[in-house]
Amino acid sequence: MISFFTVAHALHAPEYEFYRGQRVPCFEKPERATYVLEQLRARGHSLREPDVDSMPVLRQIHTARYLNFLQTAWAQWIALDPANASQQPFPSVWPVRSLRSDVQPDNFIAQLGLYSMDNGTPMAAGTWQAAKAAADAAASAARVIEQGERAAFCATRPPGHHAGQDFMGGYCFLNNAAVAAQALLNQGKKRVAILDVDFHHGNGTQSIFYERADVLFVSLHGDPRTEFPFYLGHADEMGAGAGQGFNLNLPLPAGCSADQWFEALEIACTRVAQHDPQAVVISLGLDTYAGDPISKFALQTPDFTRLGRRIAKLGLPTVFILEGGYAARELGLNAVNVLEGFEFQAKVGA
Ligand code: Q9C
Ligand code: ZN
Repeated sequence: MISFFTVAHALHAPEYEFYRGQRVPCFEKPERATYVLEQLRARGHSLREPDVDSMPVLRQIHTARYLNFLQTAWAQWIALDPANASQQPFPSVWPVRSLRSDVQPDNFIAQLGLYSMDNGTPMAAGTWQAAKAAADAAASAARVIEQGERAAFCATRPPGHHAGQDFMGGYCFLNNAAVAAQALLNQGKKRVAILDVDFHHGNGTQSIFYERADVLFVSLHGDPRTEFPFYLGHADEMGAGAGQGFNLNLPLPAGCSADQWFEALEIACTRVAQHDPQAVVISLGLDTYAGDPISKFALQTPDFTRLGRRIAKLGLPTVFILEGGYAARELGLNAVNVLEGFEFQAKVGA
């Protein structure tokens, strides 16, 4: 399978985030992609640079004012004070219930709050360039599927599944999985499914497609009653309007076993197959790994091979998009295990 990679990811390299009031080094760091690249190379996978401009698809997924905000954010931050070049912006005020989000404020920090779901998504000078390059990879992956490839992998960061139509959050800025799904539809495919296996619920992806029947969203994740993103991802969210019945959440208790996780995966895959999609996008978070520093599931490295095999049994054109996974050293091994499990099963047949 073709893997997409670009060094542009390294342009997004904020130093710190906040954890219990303390500054801690960012979990979502450039080394993550480096370790994945290293494993792809070591195990003989073919690599390609993204070569499709995702901007037309980004305009279908995100609002114009949010895209404009992201593109201008760093310049606005520096305009407040040139000394900000060595600092990271964080939101401190949000338009929650009863406050207006239709009027964009002139003040940059107020804009940052308007377009953020949390204060846990630091920006750096090259955040837009890196996020755009990751979205380009998602669009490129969709194109090679159109050209007849069975599968493609985006070894990209920052991740995307927490980003909604008009907000960033959870280390995400542009929703790469949504870009891949929409790009596949733009080719003329009638139905696509997104299977999100990241530890955290993909609230952004769910919200983008919540009222649509063409994109089924299925997610297994830590129960939002106790886990980020807290305010979405419950089992009773089943879609709305035309999208009624096209959203399936399978929340699992923090600390649940790998067996329990694979039972939920079986339910998820059964629902995906029932949708009869012409392609599937996998939001491939690897923070389900037992060694993940911020997550609470128990998958071991060989379990990722099993995951790849199960996905291949869907028998569908497949785009894999890297999402979370913060045990950086093991991330490459776990990611490439998924791909090789997939390739093995695809070869021996369903
Ligand atoms: N200091 C993804 O996996 N913040 N995002 C946790 C820990 C939220 C994770 C705070 C984690 C978001 C793509
Ligand atoms: Zn995650």
